[in-house]
Amino acid sequence: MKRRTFFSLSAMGSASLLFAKSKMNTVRQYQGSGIKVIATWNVPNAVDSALEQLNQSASALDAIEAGCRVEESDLSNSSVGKGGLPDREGRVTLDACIMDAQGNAGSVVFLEEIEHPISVARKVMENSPHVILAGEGAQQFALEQGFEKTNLLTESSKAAWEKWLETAQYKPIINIENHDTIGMLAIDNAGNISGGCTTSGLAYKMRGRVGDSPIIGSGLFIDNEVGGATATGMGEEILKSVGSFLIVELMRQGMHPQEACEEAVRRIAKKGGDRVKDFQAGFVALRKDGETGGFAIHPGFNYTIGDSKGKTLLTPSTLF
Ligand code: SD4
Repeated sequence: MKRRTFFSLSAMGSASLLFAKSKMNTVRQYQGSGIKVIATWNVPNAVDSALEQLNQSASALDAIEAGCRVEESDLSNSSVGKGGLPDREGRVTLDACIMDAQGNAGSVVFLEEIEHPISVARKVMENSPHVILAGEGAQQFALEQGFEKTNLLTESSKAAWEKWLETAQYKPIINIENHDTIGMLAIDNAGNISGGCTTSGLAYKMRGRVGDSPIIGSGLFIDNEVGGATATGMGEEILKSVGSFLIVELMRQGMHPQEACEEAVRRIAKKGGDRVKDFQAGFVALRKDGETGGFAIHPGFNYTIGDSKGKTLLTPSTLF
């Protein structure tokens, strides 16, 4: 605020001045909490991998990358990386993004034949002048950065796609065929927070479809002054409310992470109108002081928390 504006405000009397001051102080200062990880869904191995990094004093960013890579390589996870269910043309296309404590961001969308989109997103952030790379260009960049092409379509996801082709009806089922996108947030020993989100998106989507997960502000948002949030569920609905950014801003204004997740879910549900019975949206949030929250529209959502004492799987209450 300019000095002159400040003096004219003081002339307005103490009540106005108090108001002006409180407006200036909306960013609260949170004390650090020690290491902490929170991730969407039941992902103990991913959280272990992130904790292992944090216990060795690695940065939150390294922990996030390591944790997300575990799910990307897990063939039993049909919503992330290798083994992810394909689009309706039988091609696996991946979306991921990452954000560090300085507010830097990198993202890849519609990436094919590369096993670790979270690591490519990090390279976009660190080694390119851009934030998002898409499709062929993202793949070309990945190859230039030393990543190798690999077939992401496993026998079982190919078989599931062929079965789907018998009816070819596109109707994502809540928490069933699209339940394992990993969004992860972490605080390191230095008290800094980073986050990542990686997915193969909705099964049998149209070719070229991109969801919320790689979109900064929707699938993930980090502000090292406040905390972070990340999403899972129906990307089309989460995108329209920029859900993760909303949660971080609500925390900035003083809401607890739990309240902030609930408010974001309520807004998405309200906008969804009648459609809400057919889609899931869930969030987790982590504040700088280690406080956490998680909430979803429908039952079935859970999330994993890890810290120096161990891991816990939490099943939050839901809107319906
Ligand atoms: C998407 N949000 O592509 C992702 C899907 C998801 O658990 O979260 N699945 O819309």
